[in-house]
Amino acid sequence: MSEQKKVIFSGMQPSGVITLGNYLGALKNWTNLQDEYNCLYCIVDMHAITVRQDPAVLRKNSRDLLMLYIAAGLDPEKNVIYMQSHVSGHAELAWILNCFTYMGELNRMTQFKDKSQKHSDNVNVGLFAYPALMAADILLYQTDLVPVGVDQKQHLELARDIAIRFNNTHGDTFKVPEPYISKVGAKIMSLQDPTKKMSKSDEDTNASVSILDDPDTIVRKFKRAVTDSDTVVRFDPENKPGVSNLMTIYSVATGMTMQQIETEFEGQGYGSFKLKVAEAVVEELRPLQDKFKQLAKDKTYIDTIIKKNAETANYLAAKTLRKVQKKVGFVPISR
Ligand code: ATP
Ligand code: LTN
Repeated sequence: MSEQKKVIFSGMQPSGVITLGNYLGALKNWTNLQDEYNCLYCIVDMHAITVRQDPAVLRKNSRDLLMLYIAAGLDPEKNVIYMQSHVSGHAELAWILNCFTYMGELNRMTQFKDKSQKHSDNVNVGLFAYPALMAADILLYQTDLVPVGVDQKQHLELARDIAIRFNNTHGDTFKVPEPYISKVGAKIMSLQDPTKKMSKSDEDTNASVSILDDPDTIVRKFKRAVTDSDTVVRFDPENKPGVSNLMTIYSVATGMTMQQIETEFEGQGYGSFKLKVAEAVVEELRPLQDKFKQLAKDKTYIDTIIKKNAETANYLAAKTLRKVQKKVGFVPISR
């Protein structure tokens, strides 16, 4: 890794096959950053178990997610792509940061409120402390920038507060990270309820497009997408959330501006518009899906990537972890 380049860190939970929202809001942007920055992209399996997971499914989802990172265009030679649980430094730093995080702060997190409502039978301590682990992920690598969707902004602000608090107590230790949120596509909404974000754990399969959905399924889901009783393709998130969401998807997939999209569909009904959006998504995902299928055949190659990148990440993580342990007063092992 080059010393001069800034550091980027981000992660996704292997809690299911990722959606078009995850892809357009985060993963697609990551691929544009790999030359300019030193990038680490994690599969946050430790975060995923804050909600009950079937072990065999989690194992499959984690490997699939790593392959999807590569299939989307992340070069495993240029980026450190790895499993969170392979670097024990994440858990070790998270414990220390737990001691610099207040209950009141965690209580205010909207993701915790949402998930504890959704999983009311399993409101565990891990779910509550989730943001301190996320702060550890980021701070462990002296990260400059964190590319995420809008929903993660609150967690990132907390990570910054924790870093500043630690630095104020123990002297300069952590780089204070900045969010990196794209202007278009940072919050893709559900196709069935455009006031809710598209989520991979939505029970309604029509609400989200999985990035591995086949073309027919994609077309069917877009045809069924909830719009409004109007017929005009106009960008107005407040009054026309469904249509505006489809426009956002089309814009990120084609690179067109909202103005250009409005002109293209002037005088046409929603039917042809929805079909065009679906086709653009199918084309956007086609190369990724092809590459994924290819990678899935080469288990040995994937195993090598997993091993090699885990070693790199462990090496990088150890530097900050030792520094932090020293600052808080843990006795070092003499060599
Ligand atoms: P879950 O439903 O299991 O909680 P999720 O779909 O919200 O998961 P995460 O793994 O938590 O996905 O998020 C991975 C990345 O995708 C994060 O950067 C997050 O901000 C981004 N992201 C998630 N949902 C969307 C969305 N609807 N639009 C844009 N970005 C999103
Ligand atoms: N909390 C994130 C996933 C995540 C993450 C991170 C993102 C865990 N650690 C560090 C960016 C940086 C989520 O739920 N999307």
